[in-house]
Amino acid sequence: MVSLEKFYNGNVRALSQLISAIEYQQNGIHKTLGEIFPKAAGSTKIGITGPPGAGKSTLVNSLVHKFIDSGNKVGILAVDPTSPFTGGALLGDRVRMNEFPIDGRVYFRSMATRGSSGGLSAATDNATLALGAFGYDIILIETVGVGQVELDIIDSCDAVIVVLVPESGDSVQTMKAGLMEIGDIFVVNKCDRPGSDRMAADLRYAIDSWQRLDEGWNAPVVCTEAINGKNLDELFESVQTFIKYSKDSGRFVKQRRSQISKKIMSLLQSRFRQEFLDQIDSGAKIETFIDEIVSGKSDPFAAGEKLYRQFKV
Ligand SMILES: Nc1nc2c(ncn2[C@@H]2O[C@H](COP(=O)(O)OP(=O)(O)OP(=O)(O)O)[C@@H](O)[C@H]2O)c(=O)[nH]1
Ligand SMILES: [Mg+2]
Repeated sequence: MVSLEKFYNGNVRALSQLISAIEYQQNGIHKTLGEIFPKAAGSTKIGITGPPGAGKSTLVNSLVHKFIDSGNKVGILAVDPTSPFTGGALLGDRVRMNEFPIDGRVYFRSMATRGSSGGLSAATDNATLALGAFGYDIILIETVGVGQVELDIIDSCDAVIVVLVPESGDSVQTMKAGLMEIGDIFVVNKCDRPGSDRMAADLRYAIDSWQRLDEGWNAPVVCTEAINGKNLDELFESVQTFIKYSKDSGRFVKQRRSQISKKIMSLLQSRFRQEFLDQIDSGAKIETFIDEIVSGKSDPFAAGEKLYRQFKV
């Protein structure tokens, strides 16, 4: 059980320990999270997503400086479900931390599924609670790609920045609704490279076709050169404008309500799933059913029905 006393006293090690306890799904962690939950409500969660190497980390680092310069404390979570090194990549974490002031205004952590498979999006969301309750008012979450885990993570953010590069020209076609619908702000990074104007125009067209116009927010496309610092002020302003719009229009609260609803459902689902698996004696029994199905004596529909009835009694 994680002690909250040190955590509330601003002890950064206690924060790191709490996030580890979240990753390992330590016993009693839900009770602890329940206690800190109300204190996390004031923080804003900003997701930054896009293909590998698009410049997300470089952009995040610049945004961090802009946020702390305007008086915020910033927590960063880096999530890469495809990398076995995430979380264990302590060297990478340290290298990155070197770019930030060491006075506690910035906290960086990479997230990994330790202990159990799956649950990375839930762990990341719970880590945002830890950061928020600790006092970080801006939480930046960097995720790679657009798989289901990333979409779940992005879904629990208050604002989403989608980062693309001129080379991902084709992907404007392929990503279609997936990325188009989740982005509140779009960035074409590496604008020092050829094709960026075309990319931005294609993107503008795609956004206008995909996004619901009745929403009252027309997602901007910002062309940046993250390594040269070009147009980063514009990006920062777009983020602030969006957050203000979202809060003023009631969208922020609406999204928070929907996030809470999804959170409760996902907690319930995992509880039921576990209870079900425990009760049907999981693996072994399912194997027996599969044997019967493969040998033509049963079918998946009958097996599902039988297992369900067994659970209900
Ligand atoms: N030419 C150019 N290179 C850039 C720009 N921004 C970032 N880069 C470079 O692109 C590479 C990848 O940048 P990162 O910030 O690590 O990209 P990322 O999206 O975080 O990458 P992953 O986390 O590995 O998916 C680095 O070598 C950066 O220096 C830019 O505006 N122009
Ligand atoms: Mg990165």
